[in-house]
Amino acid sequence: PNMIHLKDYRPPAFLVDFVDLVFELKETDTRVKSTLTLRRNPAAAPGDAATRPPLVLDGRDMALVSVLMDGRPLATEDFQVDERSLTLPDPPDALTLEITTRIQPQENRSLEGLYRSDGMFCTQCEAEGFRKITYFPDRPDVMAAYTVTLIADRSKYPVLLSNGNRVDAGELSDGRHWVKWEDPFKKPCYLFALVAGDLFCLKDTFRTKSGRDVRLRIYVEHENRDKCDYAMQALKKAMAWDEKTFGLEYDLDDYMIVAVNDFNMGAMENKGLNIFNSKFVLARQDTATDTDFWNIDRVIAHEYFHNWTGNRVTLRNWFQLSLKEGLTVFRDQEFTADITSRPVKRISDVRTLRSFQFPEDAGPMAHPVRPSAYIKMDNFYTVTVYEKGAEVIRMIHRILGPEDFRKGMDLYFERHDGQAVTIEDFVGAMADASGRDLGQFMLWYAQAGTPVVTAARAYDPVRKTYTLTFSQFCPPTPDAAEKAPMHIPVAVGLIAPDGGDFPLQLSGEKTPGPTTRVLELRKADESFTFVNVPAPPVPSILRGFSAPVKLRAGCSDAEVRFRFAHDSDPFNRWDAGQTLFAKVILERAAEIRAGRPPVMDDALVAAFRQTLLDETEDRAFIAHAVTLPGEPELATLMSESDLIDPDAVHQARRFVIQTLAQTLRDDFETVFERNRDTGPYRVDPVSVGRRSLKNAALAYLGGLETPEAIQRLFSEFEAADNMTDTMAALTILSHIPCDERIQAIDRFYERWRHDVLVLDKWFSIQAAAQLSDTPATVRKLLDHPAFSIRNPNKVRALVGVFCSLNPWCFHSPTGEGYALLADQVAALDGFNPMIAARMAGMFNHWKKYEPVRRNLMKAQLERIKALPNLSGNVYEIVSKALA
Ligand code: BAL
Ligand code: ZN
Repeated sequence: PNMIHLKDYRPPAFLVDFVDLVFELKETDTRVKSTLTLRRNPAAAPGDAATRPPLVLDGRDMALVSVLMDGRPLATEDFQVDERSLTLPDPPDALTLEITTRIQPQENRSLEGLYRSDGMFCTQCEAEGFRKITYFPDRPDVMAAYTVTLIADRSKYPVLLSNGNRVDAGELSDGRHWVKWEDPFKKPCYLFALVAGDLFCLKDTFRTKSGRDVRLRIYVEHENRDKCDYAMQALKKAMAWDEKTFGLEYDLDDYMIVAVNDFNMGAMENKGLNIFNSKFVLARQDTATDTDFWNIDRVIAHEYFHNWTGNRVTLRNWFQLSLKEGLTVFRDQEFTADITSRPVKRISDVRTLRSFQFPEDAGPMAHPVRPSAYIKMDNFYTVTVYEKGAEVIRMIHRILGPEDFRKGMDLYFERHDGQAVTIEDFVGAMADASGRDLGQFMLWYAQAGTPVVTAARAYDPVRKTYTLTFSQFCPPTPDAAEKAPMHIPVAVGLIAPDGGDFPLQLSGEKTPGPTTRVLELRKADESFTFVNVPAPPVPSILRGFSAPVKLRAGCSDAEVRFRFAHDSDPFNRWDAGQTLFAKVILERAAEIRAGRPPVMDDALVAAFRQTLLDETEDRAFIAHAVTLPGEPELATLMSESDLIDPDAVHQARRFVIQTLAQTLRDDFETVFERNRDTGPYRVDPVSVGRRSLKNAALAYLGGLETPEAIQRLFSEFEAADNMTDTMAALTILSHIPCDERIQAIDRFYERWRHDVLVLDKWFSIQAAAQLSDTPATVRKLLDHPAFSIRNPNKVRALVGVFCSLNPWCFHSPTGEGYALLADQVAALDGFNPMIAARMAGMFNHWKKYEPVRRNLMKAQLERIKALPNLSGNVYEIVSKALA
């Protein structure tokens, strides 16, 4: 397969000004008539008469019926068609093309282009799905105005939707009807969408800051009509927030969201017509957990925010993906922080980054936030482009401060509204608006790998000065061995012996400033000296996780415990706890591997207890603070100094949990009782916090695995009036081999067998169960009638959860987990290469494991690579993994 390089980017030879599409949708086949108004791009290399570039339209998996140029059929010698394109070798400088094609949405299992999901037609065009609908220059820098007419049977498809405004509609004599849509905003074809189906519609309105009423519509299957109220509220919150925070107002008269069950991604920001994975729309207190509700807020907001960051200003090419995704994730993170709890949101985002992005940056798929080459763009919708991309924006926000950041956003829209631009354009607007030099900062977009920052300190008791000396190093990644020093904002505080913060005064400053300061590192090594520091402080470095780096601060255990008790920065306070826990667990793992019985650290138990019982803190924060790092994160930490041994990690973590549970049993009981919420279920930060702390305590108590503990879990499961508590009890029970476990799993199934989304949870619970027979259970569940390999949510719930969230079972030394994954990759690759490649990526870290597992994984990767007709998607992943 071909590699595409950023350095080879050329502007399009032709531009499209108008697109008129007519779809005749039928179950047997669909006819698409596309009328394009094209002209040569004045910005492209003109060439002379002999070298003038041809007009090449992308297209695949379709049958060409006819092509007319300026109203006349094209002679066969005037165009060429192959499996990938339609080419006019020598077209005039301006022309109209009328292209009629036939496609088979009912056969389309890739869920890319136009396809069917549960009786409705829907689309997914990002990144390159539009070329499966009609011949078109399928690239984001070709922006056009669209009109779209949909024709379909009225009784089966009463709802016909596309982008923009509904401008006309009518009936045909044969029982069909039609609706015409017009989108006045020029857009790239990846933002095109259509939906046809028999759907319930929830209606509402939003009055914008300039006084326009926008019609809001959420379309779902009729059976889900009582599960979309929360999503509607989320949309209204997001619209109001973007006006208040960034002054950004919605631009069309209609905003539509459609929920579909078969969807490769989370959701898609098509102009005016978002299509969503139903998982991020449908929720009721008995079907969705607190996390599900907040994910709905997050994803609804994310797609809404794309209307400005992505749609009004779009991408010049796919290498710039983080221009819209990193920025939009940053925006949705800020939104969630404002409507929930800012510190807790930060903690959970960093947990994700460390568990998934840091490993990606240290593995075979490591790539810069702006990748420089790809085989399949689909493989680059990654945690690096999204989550590290958001961290990069957050660093700009921190360096500039909120006011200049806002000025930079305003300037970006002022300069680039309606354009397809690059990351340089965004950073350029930020630099120009603030007067800051962000030249070196651009390295964050170009260099892969997680920088390691080391801090050394020196206190001078005579001069009362305190010097922090930083050095930075970015490890080699497959794309580059040598890295240049980066521009890294490091937020620092100095904690006094009484636990308060010292005011900070840098050498050369006349007066002390605030208690947290951002130091900007630019060199491989540099020092900062604080003056008037009356006593030796404990440093609190990288407050708020001010940069996506690994910090080596060389603090003693006592200092880290002190920060766990006193750090005024909640992120760093939490992080201190995680550092302590990880160290203790990995030490126990070493003891287990050496054949010695593990011994608990008393100082840790005391520090843990103090935090557990801290009544002054937000409960959601405490719940995070008493949650140990997960096995995937511990494995990553172990891999920094050793080969990963999943058995030792698992046993050590269990040992620490059980010891804490036994030692602090009464305290967990107290916390559990204190946080039982007897009022009606609500999804506000206080209620969610109570539930999360109560359920964290329940998890420790359940970990005791005594008959009473099991009984309690079962009765909590039975008594729960909301899915959060149901899932909490069932998850804890799922790890304990007992009859109650089986009964609870069966009851859950009986109750929810008709709800496909809730059944995803039923599959996940069993896939994540830390029991030795889980690999066999997962294998059996693949044949369960409620499982479907064609539904990505099911694949992610069963296979994805098993492989990524249950490392002890997935990495069973029998190799059965690996065989299971490779079998699924092979099966998926035949019809949905995008999801197949996602699953294949679960082998990416095979080289970091001890030899038995490493060899077993390598054998499965080689087996996949040798499959006949392997897709470019999976080839790209496995060939990099094996390299
Ligand atoms: N653009 C693909 C889905 C999302 O990031 O919103
Ligand atoms: Zn996005």
